[in-house]
Amino acid sequence: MLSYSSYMLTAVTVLLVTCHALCKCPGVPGLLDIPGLSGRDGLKRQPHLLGLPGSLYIELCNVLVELKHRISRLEGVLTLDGKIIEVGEKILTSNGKEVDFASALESCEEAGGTLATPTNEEENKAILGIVKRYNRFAYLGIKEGEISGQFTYMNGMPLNYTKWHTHEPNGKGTEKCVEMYTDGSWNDKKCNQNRLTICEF
Ligand code: MMA
Ligand code: CA
Repeated sequence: MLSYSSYMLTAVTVLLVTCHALCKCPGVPGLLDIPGLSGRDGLKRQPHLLGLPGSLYIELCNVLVELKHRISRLEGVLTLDGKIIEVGEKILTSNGKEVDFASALESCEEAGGTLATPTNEEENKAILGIVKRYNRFAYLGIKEGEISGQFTYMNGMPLNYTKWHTHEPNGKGTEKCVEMYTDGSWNDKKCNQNRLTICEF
């Protein structure tokens, strides 16, 4: 029969092997920090985390850690392949197609995203990277509202970042969409042109 100390050594060793996962679980800063680990029933005696028994919490947490790892590997593959660009929390991609504004927006939304919408210089540069790769102007997720000259995001909120080309916007209500030039600057433009589709997710 195993002594209590060798039982604990085995338990701790087994748990340390999975510590790469356990240590990332919120509320479980470190395996050895779990109060009660030294108790006879080990993790099963943990106070409930997220309202779950400790053992189930850890199992769920391990699944989440594995999923995150798998997703980040997929992101690495897609980035290496040049299929996506990640900027902050956004993922940008293009199908390489040049279509009018409504069709571009529709294909982004069908895929669960929306048209790429730069909200800061970093995002503008990331979108520009795709514009340059295809060497094609692209429609952005920006529209002119009812009031001429008032451009908004697709949800109607006012822009908090702009990169207008000099003398733009100049359409005075006749150019309700916005395209990105191959230098990253913006032009208000009619919505019926064929422009590169770039989506964000
Ligand atoms: C085109 C059209 C406009 C743009 C001007 C810039 C002639 O119109 O693309 O949207 O402002 O060019 O010269
Ligand atoms: Ca214009």
